[in-house]
This record gives sequence, C-alpha cells and structure tokens, in this order.
Amino acid sequence: MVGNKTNELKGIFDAFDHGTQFMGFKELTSGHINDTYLIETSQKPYYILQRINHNIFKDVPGLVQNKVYVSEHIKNKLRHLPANILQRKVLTFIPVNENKLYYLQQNETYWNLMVFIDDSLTYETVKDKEIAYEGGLLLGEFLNLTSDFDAAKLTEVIPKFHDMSYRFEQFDQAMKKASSDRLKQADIYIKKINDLKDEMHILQNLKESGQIPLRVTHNDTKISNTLFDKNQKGLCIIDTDTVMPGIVHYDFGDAIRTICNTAAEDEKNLDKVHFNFTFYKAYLKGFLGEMEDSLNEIELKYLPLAAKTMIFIMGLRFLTDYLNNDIYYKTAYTDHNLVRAKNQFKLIDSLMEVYDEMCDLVKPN
Ligand code: GN1
Ligand code: MG
Repeated sequence: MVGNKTNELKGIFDAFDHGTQFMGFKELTSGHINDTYLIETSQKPYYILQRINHNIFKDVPGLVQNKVYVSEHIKNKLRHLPANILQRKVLTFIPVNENKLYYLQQNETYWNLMVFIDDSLTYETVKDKEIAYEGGLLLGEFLNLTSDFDAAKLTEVIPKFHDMSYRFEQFDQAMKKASSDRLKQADIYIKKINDLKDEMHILQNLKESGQIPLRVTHNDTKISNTLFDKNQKGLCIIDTDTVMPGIVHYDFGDAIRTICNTAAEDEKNLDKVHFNFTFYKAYLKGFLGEMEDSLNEIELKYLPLAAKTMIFIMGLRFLTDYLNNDIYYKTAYTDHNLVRAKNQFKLIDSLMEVYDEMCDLVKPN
C-alpha cells in the first residue's frame, strides 16, 4: 500500500516542472478538506503537494489561479526585499508547464505544488502571547499587501462562503433531513443557534448596506495557516485556497477563533476550552499596528462582534455537517463534528465573560 502510494505521488510530483528528484513523502493531516503531502527531494527545498477537493471547490483551475495571482502580487510589492527573505514570506507555486498551473490526474483529480518553506513551524493552539501578537501583525500585513489587488480577477471559489443567511439555510435544510438521534444530540445547540440568529446577521447587514467595505480577504485565517520561524516570528500566511472578496471581520474573527481558544477546535473536554483574553489583546495590538489606518470607524467598532460571529459560523457549519451525517469535513470518529460544534459554542460562552472589555478596547477615545 505504502509502496503504491509512493509511486503514485512520485508520478504526480514528476508531472510538475520542478527539476529535482523525489525521495519520499509525509502526509500532513491538519486540513479538513484537501489532502496534503510534504515531498522530500534529493536537495532542499522540499515541496508541498496538494490534492484539491473538487467536490467542494468546483473550479479548481480558478482556485489555483487565485493563489498564484495573490502570491505574484505580494512578491511584486515586496520586491525590494532580498530573495532569501522574500522566499520565506510568500508562497511560490510550481507549474506543470508554462500554460498549466495544476496537474489533472486521470481527468478527475486536481493537484497543485508549492515550495515548502524550510525551518518553519505551525501551531494548532497558541501557548505564548508573542505568537498571538506576531499572528496579528502578519495578517494585518497580508491584508495591507493585498488591499490594492484587483478583486475582479479573483474567482469566487465558494460563493457565499461566510454568508450567514446562506449558512442558516443549509442548517435549516440539514435539520429537515437529520436522523432523530442526531437531532437529539444537537438539541441544545440548535436552540443556542436560533437564539443568536439576529445578532449573528449584524455584520452581514452592515456589509450589504455598504457600511463595511469589501476587501480582498483570506477567509481561512486559523492560526495553523500561519508559518512561524524558530524564534516565533511570523513568516508567511499559507492556504490561500479561499482568497476572495470579503470583509475584514471574517479574517480577524477566524484568527481569534483559534488563537484565543486554549484548546484545539476538536478538544472533547470542554473544561479545557476557554477564551484567552491576554492573547486577544496581543493579537489586536499586532493587527491594529498594521491595519489601524486602513479601518473605518464601523470596521473597528465591530471587531469584537467579528470574533463572536466567526466562532459561531464555524459552530453552525460543524453542526450542520453533523446533522448531514458528515458529508463535508473529514472526520476521524462518529461524533467528531458534534465535538467540534460543542467546542465552538463553549468558546462563545467563555468569550462573553470578557465581551464588554473587548468592546472597550476599540471605543474611540
Ligand atoms: C476548513 O480544510 P481547512 O482545514 O483548510 C474550512 C474552513 C474552516 C476550517 C475549520 C473550504 O479548512 O472554512 O474554518 O476547516 N475550509 C473550507 O478548521 O470549508
Ligand atoms: Mg483552508
């Protein structure tokens, strides 16, 4: 089996124009959608080979093109930096040939290849406020660097990705089809979701009325999508699969969702799940250090609600997938999506203990 996999991955890797030699692979299992492999080669750099899930991403060529556009844009803006620094700050994609950025295996499965940034680390949970601060700086820098990118060039890889009404529609449909057993297990969370429904639409309403401007956003800013060096300095924002037009709150909120959770997003023991306010303050400081001048008053005021809303939307999506019998996210055991959802709702309860203080931090002087 392993031998077959090795041969298969070697064949796919060799379809790309990398000019090096495949030596072995390791599977990286942190993502919930795509399959990701570290490809070891005879000489560094190593590479990251990814199978993009085309059941979820309907336009994979468009998705890979988005990623390449964004990297090229950032590289161009940072072209004053020495090459060895620049290579560690932005992703580099390897094409198949000059006309093709991805490899289509047997007319069905899409792959893309990028250079692995050596000596880098990712965190599933944050243990140090320096990491939170650095994460904030790096996301702020990413949003600044992409702020003048022409969003019309981007394919909307998953329409309505963070649209609350759309996620509620999917949830309502899932409830209609769910088994009575799963409905029963989800019972108290269904009630919580409906109680929060109006508040959780506030950001969407502000976006639709034009009070919050559209920007190029990353849309999957969990902390495991940020690379750090050994000295805990932020290097590079990765997983640009979902870069699309959005609002700043999506990225700020989703980052806080993971940075300020004292446990992993699928920790079963809810006593371990708390909202870390110290990390919130550190992240906010880093983020505003980069972004303060580019945010309007409304954007700033609603950063705390962004945190609550993005934790909520992930809880809602995990619970929806649980009610749908786990058709979207990869799961490792039967109740995995329910565990993830419970975890997110516990995090909201804990966040609410410091919510007023969070709002005070962004009040105008
Ligand atoms: C998914 O596949 P991954 O881990 O990069 C999901 C995100 C969620 C995340 C939760 C396309 O991201 O929206 O925040 O799981 N991506 C998609 O960990 O749905
Ligand atoms: Mg992702």
